[in-house]
This record gives sequence, C-alpha cells and structure tokens, in this order.
Amino acid sequence: MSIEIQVPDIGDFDQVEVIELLVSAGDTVNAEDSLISVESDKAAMEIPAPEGGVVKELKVNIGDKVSEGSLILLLDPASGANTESKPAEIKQEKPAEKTESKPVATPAPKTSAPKPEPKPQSNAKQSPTANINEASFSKAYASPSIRKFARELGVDLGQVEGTGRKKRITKEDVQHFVKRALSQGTAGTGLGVAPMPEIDFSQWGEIETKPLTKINKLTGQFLHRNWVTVPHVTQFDEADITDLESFRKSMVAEYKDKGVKITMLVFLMKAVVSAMKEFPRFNSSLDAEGENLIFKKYFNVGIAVDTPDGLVVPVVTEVDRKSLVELATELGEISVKARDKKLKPSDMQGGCFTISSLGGIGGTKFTPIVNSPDVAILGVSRSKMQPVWNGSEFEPRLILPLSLSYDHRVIDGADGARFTSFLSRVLSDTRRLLL
Ligand code: CAO
Repeated sequence: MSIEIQVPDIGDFDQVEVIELLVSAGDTVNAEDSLISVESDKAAMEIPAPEGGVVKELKVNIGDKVSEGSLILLLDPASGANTESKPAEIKQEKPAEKTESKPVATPAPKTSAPKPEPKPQSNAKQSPTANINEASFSKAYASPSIRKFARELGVDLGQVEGTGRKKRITKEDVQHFVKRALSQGTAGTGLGVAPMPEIDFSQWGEIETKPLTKINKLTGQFLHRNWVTVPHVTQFDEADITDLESFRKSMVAEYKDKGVKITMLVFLMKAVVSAMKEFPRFNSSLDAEGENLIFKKYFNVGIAVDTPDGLVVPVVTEVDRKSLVELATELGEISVKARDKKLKPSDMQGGCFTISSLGGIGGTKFTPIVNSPDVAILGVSRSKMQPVWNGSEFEPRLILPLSLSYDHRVIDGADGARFTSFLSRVLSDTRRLLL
C-alpha cells in the first residue's frame, strides 16, 4: 500500500517554493535519497525520502509553494522496508550572502520526511582533487546533490557562475564549467589559470552571437599556443624609404600595363631575405625538444593576408631566387587565392620567416606574434613623411615603421636590434640588396 510522503518540519520556513524535482514516478529510491529541492528566501534544501521504495505519483510541481505537512508524493515502500528507519538528514544550502538559519528542534511526523538538521558548511568533505578551494566551495550556493556532483568531477563550485534563481548553481552550470575547462585544456595552455567566467552580455544591452569561422578558430589556436609558449620581444625601428618609394612608383608605372602591381611588400621580402642571410639564426627553428637549432638553407617567406574569413599565411618560396616582378606576380596571385579560399594546406607550409604588413591600413607600430616554428616575424606599419635632420637642416623623408617580434630563446636582444638596423639600411639604400 502506498504511503504519503509529506514535507517534514522545516523549521521557520513556511510556503517555500519547490525549485527542483529530483525523482519521477516509477523511480526507485533509497532512504535518504533526495526527492525535491525547496527554496525559501533564506536557504535551499533537499527533502529526502524517509524510507526506500518506488515513487508512485508526484504530488508537487516546480513553482508550488509547500509547508510542513504538504503532500510531496506517494511511495510504495520496498517490501520488508523498515518504516521506522532512521530519519534522513535534510540537506540545506544557503545562498552565499545569507546568514545561518535557526536549527529546528521539533520531531517530524512519522510519515513525513525527517526533520531538518541544517548542515554546517564547514563539515564539507575533503576535496578529492587539489583544485577545490574548500572555503569558496563551501560558500557557493548549490544544493547538496550539485555539491556531490561537483566533487565527483573535481569542480570547484567557488569558480562556477550560478544561473539558477538567486544565482543558485545548477547541474548544467557545472557541466558547462567542465566543458569550458576541457576545451581550454585542449588549447594546451597548461597554465592553471582560472577559466573565463561565462558572462550574459545581454544584461547590459542588445547582443548578437555569431560563430567563429573555421579559419578564426584554427588561427586562434596557433596564435594562443605561440603567445603562451614563445617568450616574445618586439624591437621597433624605422627605415627611410624615400628613394625606394620613388623607385617603386617608377616600376609601378612601368608594369601597370602588364597587370603586375609592384608593392612595397616585395622589396621588404627581398630585404628580409638579405637580413636572414646576414643573420642565419633568423632562418632557424628550434627542434621539438628545444635542444637543437635547425638552420635552413632555403628562403621561404610567409605573408599574412587579411581575408573576410580571417587571417591566413601563404608562403612564397625561394624568395632569394625570384625577381621583384616574379615576386609581385606571385604575391598578387596568392592574395587572390587567399581571399577566394583557394589556398591548399601545402601553400601555407614551409615558411622560414613571416611578414605582416598593415601599411595599407594604418597604425604606427604593433607587436606581431611569432608564427612558430619561425623564430621571428616582421610587422610593417604605414609609412609617413617626416622631418629628418640631415646635419644642417630638416628634410622631408618617407619613414617606414618596422616592428620585429622574435623568440628570445633563439635570438638575443642585440641580434634583434642588429637585424632591424640592417633591414633599415638595406631599405634606405636598395643598392645594398645587390651586395
Ligand atoms: N605605408 C604606406 N602605404 C602602404 C604601405 C605602407 N607600409 N603598404 C602598403 N601601402 C599602400 C599600397 O601602396 C597601396 O596603395 P595604392 O592602392 O595607392 O597603390 C595600399 O596601401 C594597399 O596596399 P595592399 O594592402 O593592397 O598591398 P600590400 O602589398 O601592401 O599588402 C597584403 C598585401 C596581402 C599583405 C595585404 O592586403 C594584407 O592583407 N594586409 C593585412 C595583413 C594582416 O592582417 N596582418 C595582421 C596579422 S596579425 O600579425
């Protein structure tokens, strides 16, 4: 015969709201298993089964208000169940900001769930993982079943943002937290930093969510890895490109009809290769163990290309062996290919050094991220006419800002400065490219 399970004496609380149904009709429960969660303005608590059996029918819904004596459910007791079973403990959880509620002393009616015995948070079990900060875990606002769930997964509830009522932490919040932590783990940070909290930006105004493109995600992973694993230094410098620019313009006019655009970038590629020849460490890579430097005898340069779907870095091979016109033609082709999403993986492999030119857009300097396994990357910003002292007067000169980021494990600061000084000299007097 079914027995009625009622809300036991829950102390000072009256008309508390049912916020969670923890069982359904047909479920088998053991004595002390939680049946429902209720919440007052002071605390959330779970009402446990006074004995084991099968839930026949639930008599409450989420949102119902219940008090002592309210019918929760009908239970078919397990055969041979001891109806005099020891009262289970009502598991109570307070919102972090609330103060302790008074313990209840009156005995519960026999067929009701057992009387509440507020459980001091300081009694929380020792964490099974080193990641749990017991102090913040105990302050987190979550029901006992969620606490148990979090402990099983080794999640520190103190770091989980609650999305339930009054910021109560739900099971989904814990699951989200784990998913985020795992995805950050696969990105390979290994830094043990706290994960970013999930923020509901719509609370401050209208928002729109758009997925990242495949390129965004891939580039993001590489950049993140390189940013955290490569000790970066950025060396800034300038090159006087007044003469180079007038030469370039003459070439532009000459090759316009042939459909080739001679841009500053091709000169930069040539200048970079000549600097790599002068400073071979700039054309090296660390081996996977970080024990050896691999010096390359070929000169392939990656060019960062901005596309509507994100950043890609196609590689121009054998830059040392190609003429300016050949390089300009190839650069035009790979830019179009990149923007038309026609680049093959092999078009983006084998680079030795990368150039990222934002000169066509603007800016005075920036700190590019090394494109590992390269050990250096040259950032180029917009050139500007500036007054330069020639020893007797100021002369208007076209100045190109250079930003060289390098892997400090491979390149010393002095070499970084030597490299940009060399580049600057070559770009100021391109006859040096012939040397
Ligand atoms: N200073 C002043 N003007 C410059 C310049 C510079 N440093 N570099 C280019 N320009 C001018 C060009 O002369 C051209 O002018 P005209 O149209 O009058 O001839 C204009 O800017 C546009 O140049 P461009 O960008 O089309 O050509 P480019 O060869 O300089 O660059 C490419 C090609 C593919 C590198 C470029 O289009 C691009 O995608 N840049 C963005 C790269 C990027 O996103 N980097 C960031 C990566 S994060 O590290």
